[in-house]
Amino acid sequence: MTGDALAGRLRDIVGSQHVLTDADLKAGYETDWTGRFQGKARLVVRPSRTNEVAAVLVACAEAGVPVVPQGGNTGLVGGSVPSGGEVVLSVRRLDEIGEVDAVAGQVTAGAGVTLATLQAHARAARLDFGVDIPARDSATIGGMVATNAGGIHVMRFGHMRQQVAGIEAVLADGSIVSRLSGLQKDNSGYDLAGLLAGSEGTLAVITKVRLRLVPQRPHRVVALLALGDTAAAQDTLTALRPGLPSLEAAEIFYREGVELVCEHSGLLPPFAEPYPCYLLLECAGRMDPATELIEALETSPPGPLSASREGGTPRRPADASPILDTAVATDRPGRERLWAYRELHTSAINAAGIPHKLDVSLPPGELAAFERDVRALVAGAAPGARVILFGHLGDGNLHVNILGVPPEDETVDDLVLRMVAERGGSISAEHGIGRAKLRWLSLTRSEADIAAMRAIKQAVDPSGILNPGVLLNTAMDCGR
Ligand code: 2HG
Ligand code: ZN
Repeated sequence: MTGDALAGRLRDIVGSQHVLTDADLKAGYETDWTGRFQGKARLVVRPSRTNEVAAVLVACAEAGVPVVPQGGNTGLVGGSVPSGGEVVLSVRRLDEIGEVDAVAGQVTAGAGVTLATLQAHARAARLDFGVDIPARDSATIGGMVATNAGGIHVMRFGHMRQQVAGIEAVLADGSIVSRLSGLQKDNSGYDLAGLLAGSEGTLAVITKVRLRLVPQRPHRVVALLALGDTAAAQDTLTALRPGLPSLEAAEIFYREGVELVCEHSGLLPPFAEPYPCYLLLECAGRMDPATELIEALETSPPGPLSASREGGTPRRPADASPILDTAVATDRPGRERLWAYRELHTSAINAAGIPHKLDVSLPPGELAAFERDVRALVAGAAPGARVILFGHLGDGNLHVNILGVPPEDETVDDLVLRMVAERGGSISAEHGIGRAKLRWLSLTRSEADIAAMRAIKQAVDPSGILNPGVLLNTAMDCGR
C-alpha cells in the first residue's frame, strides 16, 4: 500500500479532518516536551472510538507501517514521538468519561481524558484521584497508564498501575481486550491491565481505563523547610513520617533550582536568604492537618546526625533541629506559591536549554551520597554543565537534569546511569525507558528479565509495529 493509499484508508475510518498530513499540523505531535526527541511522522491519525483504533491498527499492519501511540505528549524519554516515518496515533479524542461509581469508588475514563479533567470529575463526586503530576493539564490517562506515571503522591497512594482496576486496549492485530467491570476480586488469569501499565505503547494501544478513586482530602497544609543538605532532609522526613499519617508529598530541591525558577517565573525567593536544600511537605485530610504538621515540626526528634553517616564531623549539636527556616501555608494561594518553587522546575529548565533528563531512583541509604557524587561526576566529565536536581524524596526518586551538554552527546548520561546501577538504583523511576534510555536497560534489568519482556512483545506484536525502538530494541538492549 502506498503512503497515499494508507492515508486514504485511514480517512475512511476516522474522517478526513482527523488524518493530518500537513507539516504544520503534524508539528505539535513530532517533538517531545524537552525538544530533545523529534522525528517526522508519515501522518497523524486521531480516532475517537475504540473500533476506529482497531481499524487503524489493522490498516497500518497491512501497510507494514509502524505506529506510535500518543496521549498528551508530555513524556520525557522520547517514547511518544516518531523517530521518522511512523504513523502517530493520537488518543486525545478518546475523551469520554463515565459517571463516577460511588459504590465501587471507581470511574471509567477514555485514554484521552486529561488528568485535570479526571480530578475535577472525581472531586465533583466528593472523591479524588490518587496520582497527581505537575503536567496534569495536558497529560492524558492513557499515556499515564502506558508509562506507569508516578508523581507527587506515590508515597501515599502508589503509582498509576495501583490505580488501575481494569483496562480496554487494542492489540497490534486489531483485537480488543476489555475488562472494565472493575471487580475488586478477579483472579482469573494473567493481569493484562498490570502488564500494559508501563508497557510504553509497545504491547497495545490503551483506549479506556477503569480507575480506582480515593477519598477527598479537602483540608491541606504545605510546609517548605530549608535544610543544609540531602541527608538533613532525609533525617527530617524519617523523623516526621510516623507522626504524620496525613503526609502525601515530600519533595526535594536545591538552591540552583530555586534560583532558576525565580529567574524564569519572576517569583521572589522563598526565604530572606538562600539555603542549600529545600524539602516541601504537603499534608491533607478530611480534618485540617495543619496542627498535626506544625506539632510534628516542633516536637519531632531531630533524627540521626547527617554527618555521622559519612563518618565526618557532625555539623550541628545532636539535639538541634536540622531545619534552618520554615514557611507554612494553609490557604490555596499560599500553598500554590510554595508548590510553584517545585513545580516550575521543568519549565524553567526547558526555558534555559535542551536538558539531558535522567529520572532515577536509589535505595534510601544511597540517596544523599549520590546527590553529592553525581554533581562531582558531571563537573568532571562536562565542566561548565549545569546540574539541576529535584524530585520525590519520599520515593527515593531524583530527577537529574543536565544543561549545557549537546543533545547528542550521551557521555554524562552513561556515567550517571552507571553510577545509579552500581549503587543499586533504577535507571528509570517513573518516566519510563522510551528511546532515551534504551541502550542502558540491561544495567538494571537482567538478561532473563529482558528475554521474558522480548518474548511477551513477540507474542502480542509479532510484526513489531507498535512503538518500535521504544523500551525494547532487539539489536541494542542486551550485551552492554
Ligand atoms: C516532575 O516530577 C516530573 O516534575 C518531571 O516527573 C521531572 O522534568 C523532570 O525532570
Ligand atoms: Zn517526577
